[in-house]
Amino acid sequence: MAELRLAAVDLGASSGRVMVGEVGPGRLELTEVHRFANRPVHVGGRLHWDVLSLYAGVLDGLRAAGRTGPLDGVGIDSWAVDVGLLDGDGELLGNPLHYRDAGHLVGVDRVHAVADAGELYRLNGLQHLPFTTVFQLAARQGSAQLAAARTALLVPDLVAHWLTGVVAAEVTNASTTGLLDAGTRQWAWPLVDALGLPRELLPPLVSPGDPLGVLTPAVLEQTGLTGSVPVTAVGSHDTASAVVGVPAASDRFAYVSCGTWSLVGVELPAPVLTDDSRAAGFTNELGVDGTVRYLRNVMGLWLLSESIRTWSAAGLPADLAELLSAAARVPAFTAVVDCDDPRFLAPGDMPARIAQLCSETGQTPPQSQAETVRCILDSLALAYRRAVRTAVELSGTAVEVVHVVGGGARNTLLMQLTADACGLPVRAGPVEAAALGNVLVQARAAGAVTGGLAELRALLRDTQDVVRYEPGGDPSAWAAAERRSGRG
Ligand code: LFR
Repeated sequence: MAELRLAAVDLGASSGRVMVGEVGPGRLELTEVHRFANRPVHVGGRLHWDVLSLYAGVLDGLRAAGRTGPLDGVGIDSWAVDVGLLDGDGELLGNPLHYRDAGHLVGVDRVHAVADAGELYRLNGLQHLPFTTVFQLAARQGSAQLAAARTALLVPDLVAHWLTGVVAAEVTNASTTGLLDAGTRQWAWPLVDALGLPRELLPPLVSPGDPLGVLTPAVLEQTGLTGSVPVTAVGSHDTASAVVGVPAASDRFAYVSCGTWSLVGVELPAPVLTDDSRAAGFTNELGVDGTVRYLRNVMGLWLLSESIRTWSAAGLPADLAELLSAAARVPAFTAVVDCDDPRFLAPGDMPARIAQLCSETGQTPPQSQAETVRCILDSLALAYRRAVRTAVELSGTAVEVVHVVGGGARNTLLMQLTADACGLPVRAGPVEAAALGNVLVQARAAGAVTGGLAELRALLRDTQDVVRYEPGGDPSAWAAAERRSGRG
C-alpha cells in the first residue's frame, strides 16, 4: 500500500495544533502545519472554552495541511470530560464549560445521592475528580440549557460533528464521562436513568479505527480541500492517543503522559475495580484495541505554567528555560508538596498556594522563583514515583521502564528526577505522542500499516527520537521526601 498523508487535529488545554503524518510501512513522519492558542474565557461567572475559535483554528489547520499536498484522512483528539450541548436543531447551546470551573462541584452530591462512590467506581472505574462529565451534567440539572439539550458531544466529537455532520461518541473519551460501564464498554443506562438524564443526550458509540464520515462540502470549500476526505475515529481522548504513541518495546512499561496534566499508569487488558484501587485514586479509562488505561491524574505541568503566568503578570522574570536552569542549581527537596491537593485545580496564584501548603506541612516555603520551580519538579517526580509503584501493586503488572511522552519529555531536569524517584530507566519522547497515536490509528484503519499496538509501537521506535535517562541518586532521600510531602 502506498504512503498516506493524514491530518491529526490535537487540541490541548493551552494550544491546538494540526499535524500532517506521512505514513507507510517503515515510515512515519510528522510535521506541524498549524498551531493556535486555546484561551479559556471567564464570562458570566463561569470558565468556558472558546470552542468556535478552536474550530476556526482547526479549519485554518486543515487549509494549511492541504497546501502541503492532498489529504487522505483526518482524526481528532482533545482533552476529556467537557461537553457541548446541542439543541434539537443541532445548534450549539453555549460554549462548553471548562473542567477547571468551580461550579461543577455541586453535581457531586447530587450524583452520590443516586449512587455512592463505591457503586460508581465498580461501574465506571474512574478516579474521583470533581469535574467528571457526570458531575458536570448533574450540576446543570434544572438549567435552561440542559433542558433544551438533545445531544451532548465531547469536544473531539463536536469538532468531528461540525466537520462531517455525523453524531457519535468515541469510546475512549466516552469512558471519561462516568456514564460508561468500564466492564461492558457501553453506556451505563441504569445510571443515566437513575440520574434523570435523557438517554438521547448520549450518542451512539464508535471505536478507534471506525469510519466516522467525510468532510462536508461546506468544509471542503472553507479549507480548499478536494475529493472525498474521510474522518476516522481515533483514540479521541488525547491521553488514549498518547498511550498508543508510547514507543514501548515490551508490555512491561509504565507511562507518564506529561503535559498540562501528568497521566501516570500502565496498560491493562481489563479494569481493576477493587476498593483498594478506588482508595488509591486510580482510574480505568478505556484505551485503543480494547485496552484499559489504568492511571492516576497528577496535577502536572499546570503547576509550573500557572506559576509562570502569575510571575509574568507581576512583571517578574518568566522565561521557562532560565527558570529551569536556575532550579537545577537549587538543592533537592528544599520543600515538597502533594501535587494533587485540590487547591491547585483552579487557575490562580500557584506560588502562593505552594507556599501555603509548605507552611501547613511544617516546611519553610520556597524563598525564590528557582526554589518554587524546584519544589514543583521534585514534587511531580515524587507523585510519579508513588503512582507507578501503586499501579504496579494494584494491577500486578511488572514494570521495567517508565516512558514519558508529551511536552514534559523535553524537561531534562524533570526526566532525570523521574528516573531517580522511580528507581527505573526513563525513556523520554516522543513529544507529539498524541498526534502520532492519532495518525497511527488512522493509518491502520486505511491499511497503510498493519498489526496491533506492539507493531505500531515498533514503527515509533524505528522512526522517533527517544532520550534515555538512567536512575541515580540516593533512593532513601526520595522515601524521606515522600513523608515530608504529607503522602509518605
Ligand atoms: C489531558 C486530559 C486528561 C484529562 C484532562 C481533563 O489532556 O485529557 O487525560 O483528565 O485532560 O480533560
